[in-house]
Amino acid sequence: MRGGGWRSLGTALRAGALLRAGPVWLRAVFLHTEHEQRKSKTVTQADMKVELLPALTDNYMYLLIDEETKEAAIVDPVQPQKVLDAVKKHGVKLTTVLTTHHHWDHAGGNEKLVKMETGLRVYGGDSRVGALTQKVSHLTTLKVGSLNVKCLCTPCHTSGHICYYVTKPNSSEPPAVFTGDTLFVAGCGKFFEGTPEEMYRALIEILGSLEPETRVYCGHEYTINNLKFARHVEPNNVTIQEKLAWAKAKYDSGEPTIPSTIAEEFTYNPFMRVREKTVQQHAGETDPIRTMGAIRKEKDNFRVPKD
Ligand SMILES: N[C@@H](CCC(=O)N[C@@H](CS)C(=O)NCC(=O)O)C(=O)O
Ligand SMILES: *[C@@H]1O[C@H](CO)[C@@H](O)[C@H](O)[C@H]1NC(C)=O
Ligand SMILES: *[C@@H]1O[C@H](CO)[C@@H](O)[C@H](O)[C@H]1NC(C)=O
Ligand SMILES: [Zn+2]
Ligand SMILES: [Zn+2]
Repeated sequence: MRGGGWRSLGTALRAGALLRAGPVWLRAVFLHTEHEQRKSKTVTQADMKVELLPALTDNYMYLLIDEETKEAAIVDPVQPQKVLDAVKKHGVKLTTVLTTHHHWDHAGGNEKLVKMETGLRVYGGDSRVGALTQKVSHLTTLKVGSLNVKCLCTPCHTSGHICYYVTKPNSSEPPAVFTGDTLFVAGCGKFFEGTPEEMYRALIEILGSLEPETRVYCGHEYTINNLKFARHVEPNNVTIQEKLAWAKAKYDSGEPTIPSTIAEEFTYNPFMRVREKTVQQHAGETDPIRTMGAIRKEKDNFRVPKD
């Protein structure tokens, strides 16, 4: 879009680029405008459809549709009206709420949504999740129409965090995983209620052993900032530089950088790469779990460079 000829859209996008470059207060003033530039996107496969619904400043809600039955689930419906608009647009039956964790920017819309739409099943792994009807644990399974959903406990960002792994039985299509604030594209969540060991288990052992082609749908659009940190950790890695250039281009045209895949994450996400010598050397460690702790601490205090 940078050199593109779509006049009016170009003007809006340049305003967006200015805001992104400008000071934080200016961004805050125009936050509302900025929101409207975030585009939704539908990832369509034969058996399941995922609609990305941008919410708040940089969150995502996801509408998951089973094409066979037209039954749908919503992941982290923080803005219920937007959810119901999307449900109507797709002509599907919403039956299920999948909550990744209790933080307000993910679970904060649950109470309102169940008032607007009765009969919903609300899943989550933490009693602090609003309007919870079914508390799940590790490897709990449930169905959304003909789709299988497997709950994966990934405590660390919060102690009750759940990722949802979705497959279609006997399908050759790649699965999907909704990772909330555990795994982001090129990053991971802050360790508010957990340890480096727990994040290692979550990222490497649990999510890392899913099918490599699994589509990763995460809770926030943090990709550019995450890749700038990844570049700081591995300054010589071309894969990271290329993904960053790609993500900037996406952002400039208002498009999501989501989904990635599990296989891709292993190539640029420093928190998935804690077993690599390059990442361990940067951290001054030789053990993957200690490396995990060190780079998370470093990112907590990382000043994101302008470019
Ligand atoms: N650093 C975040 C600030 C917001 C924040 O702390 N987000 C939480 C999730 S709601 C988080 O875990 N962020 C991961 C990180 O900053 O690396 C950003 O890039 O805007
Ligand atoms: C999947 O395929 C197997 C073997 O072909 C069959 O036994 C099973 O019933 C199928 N499952 C579904 C849900 O279609
Ligand atoms: C960069 O990462 C890739 C994995 O995507 C790896 O194969 C390569 O060796 C790395 N390059 C450097 C210079 O570390
Ligand atoms: Zn959170
Ligand atoms: Zn969050």
